[in-house]
This record gives sequence, structure tokens and C-alpha cells, in this order.
Amino acid sequence: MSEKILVIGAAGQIGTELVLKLRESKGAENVIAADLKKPNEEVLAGGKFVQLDILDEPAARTVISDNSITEVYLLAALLSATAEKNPMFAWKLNMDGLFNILNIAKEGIIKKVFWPSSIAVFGPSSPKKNTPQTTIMEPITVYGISKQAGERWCEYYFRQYGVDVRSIRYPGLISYKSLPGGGTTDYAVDIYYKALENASFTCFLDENMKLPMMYMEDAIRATIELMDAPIENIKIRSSYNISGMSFSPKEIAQSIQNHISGFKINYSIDYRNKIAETWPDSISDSSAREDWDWEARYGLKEMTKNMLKNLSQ
Ligand code: NAD
Ligand code: AKB
Repeated sequence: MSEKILVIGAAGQIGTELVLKLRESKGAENVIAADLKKPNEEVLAGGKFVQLDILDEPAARTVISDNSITEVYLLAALLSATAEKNPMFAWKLNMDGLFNILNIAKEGIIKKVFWPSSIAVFGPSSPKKNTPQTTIMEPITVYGISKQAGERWCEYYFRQYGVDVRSIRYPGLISYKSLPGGGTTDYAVDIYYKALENASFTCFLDENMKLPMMYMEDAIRATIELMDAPIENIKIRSSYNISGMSFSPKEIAQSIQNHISGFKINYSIDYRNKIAETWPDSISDSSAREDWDWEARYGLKEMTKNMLKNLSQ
């Protein structure tokens, strides 16, 4: 039997590109997009879309059974910056959404679940450089706390109930097809738009604030490679570190200046800098490399070239 996939949060930064890629590789008729809000035209035109609130558990069950869904990618969440503005709702959405899907999977109705974690699971007491897979994790944001708790629950559902749930701790993601949805790393997308629009950008992070980042093409490939890997290769059921590149606002600005010589960056630091201060500079992804042959393809130079080319079109 072929997989029938449901992507929840399909109108978001990752969902938009994940749906398009999954439809390409698994067949458009096998991939259903779901979200509270309507996705973009390309996602809408390419296959089925259902409006779904993941907090409405009976509605999620109906969509899953009506469409004979076998795999769920659960992307609906509040990200770090938005979550700090509404901590209780962030906790509710990020946790209850996950429980709704894990409980349906526990009954054997869904065969596989993908749920993303984040580098936000690390905190000020974690090692900053080359942060290992397993280390001290004391996140201080509501988003980080919800991701860390989510990781523990994913592992619990795997151990106790055999739920095949797989996860990646995404770094900050940079894309041109879809805009980011309220994170601390969003500046690294906006900077390309502003560079092309008016050759100047005001950054809310400190010029030397280095963070782990990844080009969306690599992130989507990682997600599908993890989900397609043989079950015996998946040794980690909390969430895998993956690494792409690391850069500061100053460094990304310099890489843009190599293409747009007059580009200027200014700084007006806000509360998001405090969040970023608690996250790693760089991540070690040795477990993902060993277990399912993960390897990133894009560095800062290639990504900048690609982003500017695609956004100018
Ligand atoms: P996003 O904010 O761009 O998209 C989330 C989508 O979920 C939105 O389209 C939103 O409408 C939808 N949504 C919100 N509440 C919903 C609900 N109740 N029911 C159904 N849909 C709902 O986020 P994203 O960047 O695409 O992130 C997706 C996941 O990946 C999140 O779990 C996020 O924490 C994780 N992640 C993202 C990044 C990143 O840089 N983008 C990094 C690390 C982890
Ligand atoms: C955010 O900044 O909140 C996300 C993330 C790293 O989880 N991009």
C-alpha cells in the first residue's frame, strides 16, 4: 500500500515547500495539505487542501480517516518570537497539537509521524560551539521548553507504544518560496528581500550573533531522507541535530555585499537578541550522519547566490 500523507501547517514556511517536494516524489494524489489558513496558489493548485485546526482532535481524526492517511507531518506551532508574546497559547498549541497526533498514531491509525524540534531546545548552559546531540538542555524560552518536552514525549510514545515518530532539530531556515512565521532567525530571510528592494537592512540581532542556519532545500531533503530511512537506522527518537552552516548578521551582510556592493546593514536590537544569546553558535550532527547518512549541501556563499537569483526573478 502506498503512503497517504497529511501535512499539517502546510501554509507555513516549511509546509509550503515540503508539500511541493512530497507531491513531486510521492505523487500529488498522495499528499494532502492542511492548515488553519489557505496556502499559496502553487500548493492550492497542486493537490488537495483541507482546512483543519489541529487543536480540534475530532476534526483531525475525521480528516485522517476520511483520507486513509498513513503518515503525518505535524508542522503547526508558534515559533520562538511569537511564542514569547503569548506563552500559554504557545504551550497549548505546541503540546496539544502533538498529543492529538501521537494519540491517534498510538491507536495504529497512522503508521509514521514527523514532528520538528529546534535548536531552541538548547539553553544558556549548553555548550555553545559544536553543540553535541546529547548534552545539558535548559531552554529558557517557552518555545524551547515546548520543543524539549515534545522531544521527551516523542521518545516516550516510541518506547511505550511503538509509535514510529521521527524528528529533526532544525536550525534557522532560509527560503525564498515562503516567508518565515515569527522566529528569532527570520532576519536571515528578510535581509535578502531588503537587499534587493533598497540595498539596506535594519537587523534586530547583534552584528556578531552567530546562529546555526540551513537553506530550505537542505532542510526539506533532510526531512524526507529521515522519513524514508529504514526503521532500524533510526536510533534517536527524541530528535536529531542537523547542521548546515553558521553565520552572524555581519557575515551574511558581507556575503550579500559580494553581489550588491552598496548594501548596508544597520542594527536596532530588540528582545529577540536575548533569545538568540541562549542558543548555540553551531551544532554537531554526527549522529544524523552516522544513522541516516545526513550531509548538508549548502554553505553561506552558495545560499546567498541562490537566494538573490531566485528572489530577483
Ligand atoms: P510557520 O509559522 O511558517 O508555519 C506554521 C503553520 O501552522 C502556519 O501556516 C499556521 O497557519 C499553521 N497553524 C498554526 N496553528 C494551527 C492550527 N491550530 N491548526 C493548523 N494549522 C495551524 O512555521 P514553520 O517555520 O513552517 O515551522 C514549522 C515547524 O518547524 C514548527 O514546529 C517550528 O517550530 C519548526 N521549526 C521551524 C524552524 C524555521 O526556521 N522555520 C526552525 C526550527 C523548527
Ligand atoms: C525560530 O527562530 O524560532 C525558529 C527556530 C530556530 O526554531 N527559526
